[in-house]
Amino acid sequence: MTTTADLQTVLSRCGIDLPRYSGHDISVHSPIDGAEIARLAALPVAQMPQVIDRATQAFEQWRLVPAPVRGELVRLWGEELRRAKADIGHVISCEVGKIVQEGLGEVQEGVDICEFAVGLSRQLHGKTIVSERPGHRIMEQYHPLGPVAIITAFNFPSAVFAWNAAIALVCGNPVIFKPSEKAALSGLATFKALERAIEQFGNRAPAGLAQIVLGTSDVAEALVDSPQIALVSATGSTPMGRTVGPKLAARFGKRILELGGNNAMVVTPAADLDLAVRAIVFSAVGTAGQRCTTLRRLIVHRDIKQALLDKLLPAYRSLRIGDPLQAGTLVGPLIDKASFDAMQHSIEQAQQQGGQLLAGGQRQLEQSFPHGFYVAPAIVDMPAQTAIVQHETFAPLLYVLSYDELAQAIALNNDVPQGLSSCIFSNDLREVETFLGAAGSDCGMANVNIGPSGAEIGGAFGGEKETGGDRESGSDAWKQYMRRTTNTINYSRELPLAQGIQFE
Ligand code: UN1
Repeated sequence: MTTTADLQTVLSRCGIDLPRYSGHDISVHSPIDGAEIARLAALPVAQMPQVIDRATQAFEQWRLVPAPVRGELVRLWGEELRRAKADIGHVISCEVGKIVQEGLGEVQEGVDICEFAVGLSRQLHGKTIVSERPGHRIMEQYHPLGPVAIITAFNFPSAVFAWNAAIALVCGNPVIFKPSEKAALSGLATFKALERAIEQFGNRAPAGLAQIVLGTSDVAEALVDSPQIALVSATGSTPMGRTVGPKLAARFGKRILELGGNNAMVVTPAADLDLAVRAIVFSAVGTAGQRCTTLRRLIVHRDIKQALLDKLLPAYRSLRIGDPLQAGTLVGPLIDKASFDAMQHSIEQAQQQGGQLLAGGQRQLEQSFPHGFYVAPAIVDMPAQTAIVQHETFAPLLYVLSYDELAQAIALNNDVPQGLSSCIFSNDLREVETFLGAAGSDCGMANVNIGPSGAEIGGAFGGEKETGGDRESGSDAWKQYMRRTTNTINYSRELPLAQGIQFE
């Protein structure tokens, strides 16, 4: 294994001067072999007020830079990400264990959102609204909001920062980035690309426009608690959201919460089964089941269940599990032992609750990687949607449930606390439209004939219920990064009151 040696070279090509960040607080391990790849210093929480003040000062200037000029900075960032794609992808693979294709795909997601944000920088417009009063006009404006904190999880250490920061920056907001301690290097590599863009952009960018804070949860808390932070965009578990949400609500801070998912696929008798199998495999085992959009529940019509499993089980048996840097590997390691233990615990629970293990679940490659946690993706046939099935286990663990009527399938899809992503495989228009309709899937994303994961950046990303209820990335998610003002303008010589009120 030469990953560690390679990694040092790649990190320096990414502009990361490791000694500058070295310390004893954060130990970063590669899940590939469990080796420590860096030891970083955490920012003392006592320094957070200065960090936040710098962002507040940067806001004073950045909000006055015309949005299309702000877009130019993000265009440069996109170019830097494009140039560094292979290197940042490699850092992601080493640090969180993504296969090469998925590491590259994650950086591409950053490039894509930058390009989206550049176009958006000329389209931050509000409506013009007719007034009920003569000689009056109403319009909306969107203004920059203030410093934005971006707190991210280990599993998308680059893209989630990019899709928040690119939009926040064109909207006129400075950003403070707190990456997961498990993925600080991928965060740094992505941030360095932004720093290079800022350098090229020159003195039009105020000092403190983009800052990264490596630290533990106290640093994140300082961001959540500060009234100077206008918006906190936090990605992680539902328990994390339960802590952050009420704190923000108490200070009327804005939030974007992207929390747990428990995503389902409904497969009906009108489905193209071969297509469904391909989608199941990618969305259930891709990223070793560690996407918030991972397929976790397969809801199959009873009549086709066996036929589907007959195709799916051989596909699971032929999965190439191993070193994510090796060409041909499809499933890399879990992030750490805790994650492996949690998966084992869920499988046991599922069995106690009447489930039958149909595939996988066992640790793999223990001889070659005694400190790496590789696992055979598991499928468990469940008699019902029991307590464990309602729970998100962040690992490649797929539950199979059966149904007889579409209404039952939709009820199962919706009967979990989370509401991120969902999909139906069917070529029957009635089934498809019912699933997409008002009484259909209650998730933020509902797809047809594609899996629940791997969303494009152009749409709004996020989900309902315990997923948080917010949206980020494309569509009109940018509006959350701005404050809207409604302006009523009287160009007459009279002062008519709305609602016909006479006041004299
Ligand atoms: C996440 O897992 O936190 O839709 C984000 C997807 C990716 C993003 C996932 N575009 O699977």
